[in-house]
Amino acid sequence: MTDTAVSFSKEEFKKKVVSNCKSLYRKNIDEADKQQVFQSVAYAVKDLIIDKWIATHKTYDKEDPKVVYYMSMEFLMGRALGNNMINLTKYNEIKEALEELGLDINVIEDQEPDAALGNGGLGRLAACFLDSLATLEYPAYGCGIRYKYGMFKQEIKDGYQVEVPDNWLKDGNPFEIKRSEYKYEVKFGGYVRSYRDEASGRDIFVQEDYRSVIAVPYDLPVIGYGNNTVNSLRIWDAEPVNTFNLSSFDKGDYQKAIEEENLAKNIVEVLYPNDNHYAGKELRLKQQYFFVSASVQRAVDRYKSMHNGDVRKLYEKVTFQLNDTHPTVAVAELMRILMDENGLEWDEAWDITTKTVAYTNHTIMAEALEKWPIELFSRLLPRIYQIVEEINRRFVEEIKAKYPGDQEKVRKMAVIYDGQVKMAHLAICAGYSVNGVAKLHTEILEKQELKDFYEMMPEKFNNKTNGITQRRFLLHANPLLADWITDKIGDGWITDLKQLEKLLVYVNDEKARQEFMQIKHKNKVRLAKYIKEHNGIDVNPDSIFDVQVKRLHEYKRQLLNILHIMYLYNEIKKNPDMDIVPRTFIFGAKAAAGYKIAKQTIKLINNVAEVINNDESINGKIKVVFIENYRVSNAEIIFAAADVSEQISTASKEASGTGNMKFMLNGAMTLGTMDGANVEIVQEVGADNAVIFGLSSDEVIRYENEGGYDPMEIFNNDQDIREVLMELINGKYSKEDPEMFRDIYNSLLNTQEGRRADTYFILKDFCSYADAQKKIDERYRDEKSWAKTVMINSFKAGKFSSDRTIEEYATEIWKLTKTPVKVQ
Ligand code: GLG
Repeated sequence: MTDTAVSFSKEEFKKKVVSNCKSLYRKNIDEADKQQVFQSVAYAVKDLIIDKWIATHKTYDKEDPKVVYYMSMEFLMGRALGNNMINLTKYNEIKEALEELGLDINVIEDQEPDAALGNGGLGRLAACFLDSLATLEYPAYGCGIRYKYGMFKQEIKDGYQVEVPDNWLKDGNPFEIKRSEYKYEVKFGGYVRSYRDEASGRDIFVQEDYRSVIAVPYDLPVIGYGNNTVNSLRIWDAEPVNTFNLSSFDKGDYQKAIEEENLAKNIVEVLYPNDNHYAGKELRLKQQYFFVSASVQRAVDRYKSMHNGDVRKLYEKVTFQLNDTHPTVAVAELMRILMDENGLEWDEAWDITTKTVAYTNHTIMAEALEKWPIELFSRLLPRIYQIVEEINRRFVEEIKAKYPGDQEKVRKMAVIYDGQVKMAHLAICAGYSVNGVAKLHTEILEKQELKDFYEMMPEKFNNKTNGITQRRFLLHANPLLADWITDKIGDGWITDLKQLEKLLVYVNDEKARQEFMQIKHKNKVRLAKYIKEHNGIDVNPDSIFDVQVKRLHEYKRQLLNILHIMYLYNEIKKNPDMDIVPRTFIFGAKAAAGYKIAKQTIKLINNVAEVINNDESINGKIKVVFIENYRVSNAEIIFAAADVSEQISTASKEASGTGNMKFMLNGAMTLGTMDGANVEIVQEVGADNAVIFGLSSDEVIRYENEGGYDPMEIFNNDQDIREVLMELINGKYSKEDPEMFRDIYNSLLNTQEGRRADTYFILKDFCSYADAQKKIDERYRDEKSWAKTVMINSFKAGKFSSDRTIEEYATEIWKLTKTPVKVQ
């Protein structure tokens, strides 16, 4: 790590804040409102970044290291101010400076809207990766879209989710810089005219009668912790080609001008709020091509400007990582640029492309697979489609050569089949690397989902188990624990999380255990206060905080959790003296706006909460809280306060999960299935330090392939389960309308539209989940052993730092070189 030489003067910083406030708002700092104070402080922090930012790019231009372009439709960055202060290693200094001005850093941080340019795990992973890349001094760009509206704000009204637009840019983003000098045109539609150029003997392809937009980048700084590296997250805005000017158009152009104006406006308007689900909307494909085309054009131009205009060794200095299949048009766009704009022949262009592009798979959920109807694809991207067709033609030839006469292979692997362009197949066929995001997930890819591809090209496949950044999810989110750790072992863990293992000696130290649990308690009090302020519910910090926060999805099985709560409530009612440790069940989840059954599940959780929380006869033994508008900023408070981490997806369905790692790091015990990265978490902490239940992924896959599971049998034979299910339709939790939860009931018991009843094995796993919950209760009673367990969870989280993940990507896939930066 390069030492950070930035000098910091408290007095100067204070002056900056005061003068920023004057020049931005014509106000003294004590007259400014909270948002104005935030802006004034943020600009002062930006000043501390800027020289490093300049120096980083000077260094990259001079030393010309290989660069990774991390292409992603989503970057779920959360708030920047606190994180930037932390990575500048000036958090405490700035906090004190602000105190001297009579300002409270917590209040100021709270004014910043989350940059919610992502849905969930996939987008947050991208954000963690950027943090690690900068901290490890690797040259990198994030490439994405500057959505005007990010993930919607969730309000709960009468128990229902209501989506409110998230106008995150309304007060301006102090950290961004518009880079108009790097704008690019992106073309849509029209047709391709081709002709033979007699002079060169080459076929020339020209897109005509198209509509286009101008992509204009905004850069956001990504600061390495304790070093001088400041990489950029480059997000693209769209502007019309001609600024709208009525008088200068004749009739035809007038129409076109309006269309282009609308195209520009629509393209970056909003993030699609689907997690793990493909909606197949034309605008979505426009968004994909828009940011990919601009990013690839810029990357190629930058490379050429540094290599005498010669693109032929592009792969030596440039690599594109595709975050899921969303940016996969990059394959064809790079081919187009190499051939049509740089005059390369197919074979040469293909050789370069297949050494430049790599692909990460994030899910095996069938409904998430992107398949574009060729009609739509070819109409919107006519030249790109031609190129994809040729890629497909050659690939199918390869398949046939390898497996003569095996039409099945072609059907299963072709890029274009059944009238659809299959983006995953394109990414695998062109990528030099294909990776899964946890050991189990990669195994399932190799043995099941992508079996044929793995057989044909095993060398491309590899695993990169996900990780999270400890800078945000411990150092920023849990200052009490962070200080305690630093006190004991120094601050090396901030950039080397494995060092937490040095703390393992303390699990047998009574005083240390008490301190650790006191910190947990304080964090529970902090969350209780947040819940009181935001939900108006009193929760007991001495109860077990049992938390499930993540996107609402059937496979994540929030339904299993709430059904079990309904069951537990019945048990307590039947046996009022039942001896259980008081428990607070905490949920937080957004449902995609169009995902009916997910929204019904939110309503169910809230209705169950309403009944249970208002039943005085149970003496507060259990409470249920649904935290509104779950997002990165409140997640930080929630993880720090959790005792139990609910990771209960149907085995095989959660590719990795990353929330599981954030809970563990902050000292929670995992209650989970053997799914995704849970498997590796258990491996790290040992089977005794997690509570595992449910079907294995092999069992789930076997049932899926061979049948043999009938939820009705369980319904008929298990009285407790039947009682709970009947409560879904007898109005116990929906007096206003007993039919309210009928769809949920049906989904568990009836085959519908070709979907198996209880697709996600909720009833099958119910008993084993209820037993696991009992175990949690028992184990929590033994204070000493519980403390040991959660401490081990925290101290064994080292493997799950995104620093480890990025180090693996950088050395095994991208072949990057660390490039430290000096500030003059
Ligand atoms: C996916 C998966 C998660 C995974 C994340 C990051 O569903 O299991 O942790 O990507 O790889 N769509 C997602 O959030």
